[in-house]
Amino acid sequence: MSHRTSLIERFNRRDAHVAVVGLGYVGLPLAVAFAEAGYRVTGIDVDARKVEAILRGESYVEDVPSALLATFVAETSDAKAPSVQAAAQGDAIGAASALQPQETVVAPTPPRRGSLAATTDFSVLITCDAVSICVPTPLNKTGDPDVSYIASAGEQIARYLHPGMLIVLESTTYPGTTRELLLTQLEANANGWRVGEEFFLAFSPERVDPGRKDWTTRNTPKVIGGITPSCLEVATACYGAAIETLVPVSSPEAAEMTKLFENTFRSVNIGLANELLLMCDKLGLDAWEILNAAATKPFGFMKFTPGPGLGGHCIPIDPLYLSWKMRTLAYTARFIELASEINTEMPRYWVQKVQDALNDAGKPVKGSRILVLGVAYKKNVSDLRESPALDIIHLLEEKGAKVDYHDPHVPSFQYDGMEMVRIEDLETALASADCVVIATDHDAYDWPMVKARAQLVIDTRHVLAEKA
Ligand code: SAJ
Repeated sequence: MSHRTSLIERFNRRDAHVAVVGLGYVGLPLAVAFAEAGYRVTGIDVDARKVEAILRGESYVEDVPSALLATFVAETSDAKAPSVQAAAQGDAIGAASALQPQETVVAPTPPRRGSLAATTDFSVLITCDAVSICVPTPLNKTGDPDVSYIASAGEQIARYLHPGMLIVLESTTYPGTTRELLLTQLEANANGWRVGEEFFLAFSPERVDPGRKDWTTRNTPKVIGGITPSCLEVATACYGAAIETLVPVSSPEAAEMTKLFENTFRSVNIGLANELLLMCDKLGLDAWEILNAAATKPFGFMKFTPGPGLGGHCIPIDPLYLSWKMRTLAYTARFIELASEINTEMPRYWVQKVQDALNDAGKPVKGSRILVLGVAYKKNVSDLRESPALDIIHLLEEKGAKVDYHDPHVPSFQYDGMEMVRIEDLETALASADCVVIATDHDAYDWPMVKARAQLVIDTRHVLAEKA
């Protein structure tokens, strides 16, 4: 029986052992989805605190309730020497003997009960039929892609590669990463095993929107592209047990590009909405009036709104992975670069609005008390990553303003060299501020109260016009 066939049968019978590397807002929900599908799952993370929390049945990811996690958590027994395990795990350990002589492979026993275990020990991969990689893909200090987390995971997976193993990369990255980086790492340790024959490799982009209840890991359609047709077939069998709708594409590059295009689409359209604001400013028009009127078009239009800038862990970053790749091919992705330029400029635009409004009230920015409402990167989340509200605070402080903030989801923060604690008496702070800047339009706010108490408001989200 070929490895392809035996793997597909194991997935179909749900008696596969699946690993997930990277237990963050993507990996933990995926691990639980695989456990819900009936697989034995082992989550792997370099952060022992995450592993310990999972083993206690405590979730640290908003989309995974602890009660649900606890129903799947298994005790993992102590690791046992390979010889004890070999009989129990068939050729997987036997294949491990193909590892370099200096390797001392300790094969931990897979979970004795339950369907979800967690460990920091990658050697569990020896007994795994599949492994999904859900590690961060940030930008480095020079603004270029940082695929070091993928490389580290790939290095560990290559070390424990064995026949009958599926590897799926989920982290958002530039087209070519799966083939050029990951496959190269695996083939360097493949002992003659071939992709598509003994092991299988695919890319399937994550589409997790933290906090979303309507679209979940299970019901959000999932794109998958395999290095070979048999890779796609094996990956589809694995994921098909946990994900309702799979969208096969012709290659990992097609899947990588699909994900980047999805988020570039948002960045460019948000940039266009922000440029609409800049143009309406020059024309003396209300951008939101124009947008709301345009949105009455029942076809051929999709509403995006201006704001304080572009925050989050996806939209500001993913398009830059694509523009970086295109530069290596001597092509300038002009829409991406222009959108990034306009979106990045928005905090300065709004700080200038604060300065003009205070000036009209005869007050310099310097020494003025300014209250920023909302520091999270978008409403109803507590995530601060790339939040433009923090840029606005920084720019105002640079001009000598005394800035406080309030955010119902962020009691305090230390981020990017900034450390602040929110004010607690919101009504008093609103009344005493020389200017209030609405940066994040959380639903938790009593917007009529904000409008009644604040003496001067710069509303980057146009929320008062619509909710007060
Ligand atoms: N923003 C605007 N105007 C808009 C929309 C967003 O200024 O019209 C701002 C937001 O305030 C935020 C940033 O852009 O600062 C990004 O907002 P987002 O709505 O795109 O939210 P994200 O970053 O959480 O994007 C995620 C993405 N999900 C994945 O990558 C799997 C994105 O693809 C989703 O479309 C998006 O969630 C969503 O729809 O909620």
